[in-house]
Amino acid sequence: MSKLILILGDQLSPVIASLRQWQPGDVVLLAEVQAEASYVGHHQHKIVLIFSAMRHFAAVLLQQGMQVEYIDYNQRIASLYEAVAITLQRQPQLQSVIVTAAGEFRLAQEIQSWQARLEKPVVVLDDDRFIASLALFNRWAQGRSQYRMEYFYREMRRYTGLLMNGTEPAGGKWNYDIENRKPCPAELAVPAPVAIDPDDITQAVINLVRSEFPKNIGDAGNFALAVTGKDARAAFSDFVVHQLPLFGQYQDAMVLDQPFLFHSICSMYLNIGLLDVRWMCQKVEQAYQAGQVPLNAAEGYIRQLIGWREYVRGLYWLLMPEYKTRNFFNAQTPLPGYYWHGKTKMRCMQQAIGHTIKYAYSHHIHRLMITGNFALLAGLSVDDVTDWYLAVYADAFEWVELPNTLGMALFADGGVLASKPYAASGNYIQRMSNYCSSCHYKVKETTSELACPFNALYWDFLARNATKLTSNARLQLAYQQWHRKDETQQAAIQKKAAELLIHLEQL
Ligand code: DLZ
Ligand code: SF4
Repeated sequence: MSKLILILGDQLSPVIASLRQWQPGDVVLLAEVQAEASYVGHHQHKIVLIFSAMRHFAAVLLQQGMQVEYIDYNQRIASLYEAVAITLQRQPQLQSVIVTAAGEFRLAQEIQSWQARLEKPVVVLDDDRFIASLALFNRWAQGRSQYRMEYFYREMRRYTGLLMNGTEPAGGKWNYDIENRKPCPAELAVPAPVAIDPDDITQAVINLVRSEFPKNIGDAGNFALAVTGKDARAAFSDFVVHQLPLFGQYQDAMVLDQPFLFHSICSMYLNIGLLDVRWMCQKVEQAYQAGQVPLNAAEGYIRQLIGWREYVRGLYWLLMPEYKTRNFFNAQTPLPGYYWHGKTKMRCMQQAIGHTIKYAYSHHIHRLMITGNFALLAGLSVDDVTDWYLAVYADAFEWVELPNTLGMALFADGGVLASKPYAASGNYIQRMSNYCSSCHYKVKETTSELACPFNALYWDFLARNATKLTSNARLQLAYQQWHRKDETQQAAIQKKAAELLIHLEQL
């Protein structure tokens, strides 16, 4: 009995579970649809990436002799359900639908209703592109009162054998982050990441996105990402040689007008299936074993892949849908306009948002300690902020975006992911970047007219949330510093913060 195999836009892996079920007579369906393209206002590059990668992927399947139905955006199909229903109507010999589990709760829920609506069996397969199955993650999580990534990560190192000497971690330590917090000298030469010239398929998608999504953030015209597995693997291999050796020590650093530094810019390829996580880990481990990459860099990178990434996915599925409703600080303030246009006098925000608008990318410290930290300190609406991150980054799918934003950056889950809020004043940004010297604001000042907004907002955040946070052991030092200020100083800081919060839009 022939089947319809539906491949979603972030399932572009030749080894995806649903494709492994392919048999002659089956039809593979890929569909560009309105619902997926507009459930948030995706960055133009994100849409180009996904549509173009889907078109290239479909071409490969066709070459391999599979029967492929490709619905392009101009056919104006409302949803994936409609795409499936139409295809089944046109091809009544197809007896069932098979799909790999969707990465987002919203779509996974919807797919559960399809079988009844279509009156044909709909089989959903586990997404085994992740190393940790959800069953394995749930076993690890069961009975724990706290889910700390570090312990999950150690299990994953043992499970995969990556960077292990028998039962011991390579070099004797599990984690070398202590070596990975150096600021980067501004004059250091930074190799550019691989940029790909759009081919005819990508150019057609760029034109489509420009005309169909003209108001979405970003400009499809400067798209230069890989859209095939082959180009994505070449980009990653280039990273391993040129950037990875210094990735470790400078992974938290920020330099003016250097959006990429030593980061891989491959998360978007991995998250849509163009790269395979096991292959990436092996490349990194091989480079370490060949003496081309120091251990702190190899370990730091592998931890992101088999530790953090798999951990946030496990937590997402463990805690959804309730997780999305969390708002520990009751943060409600609407997002200021500069999150969309980048026009702000705060140099750090202008840089982080500017990179985001231009490339649908910024690295983890921009996301966590600049735009995320600002949102945390200013009490920006959790819904607005999480929608923003989901929309503006080419690598953002809710399973990875929501825990990182709601949990890690905003502490809106009250400490499920992070053991303390990642709140920081301008001092941290000055230490890790060269932004402050060219900023309109003065990083050393807190209450003056030109004082860095992060400073008063930081202290005010601690003061206004004291009842929720004073018992947190990791914030004791910060609260001691706050209490050491006399009442006049505290009042001046809180007055300044109140003014900043009223005039957020003008900063
Ligand atoms: C993000 C995205 C976009 C913009 N468009 C499509 C699309 O037209 N067709 C499709 O199959 N997938 C698309 N995607 C990716 C899906 O939104 C993604 O599969 C779900 O969010 C589940 O992770
Ligand atoms: Fe950012 Fe403050 Fe530094 Fe300006 S002074 S770049 S606002 S941290």
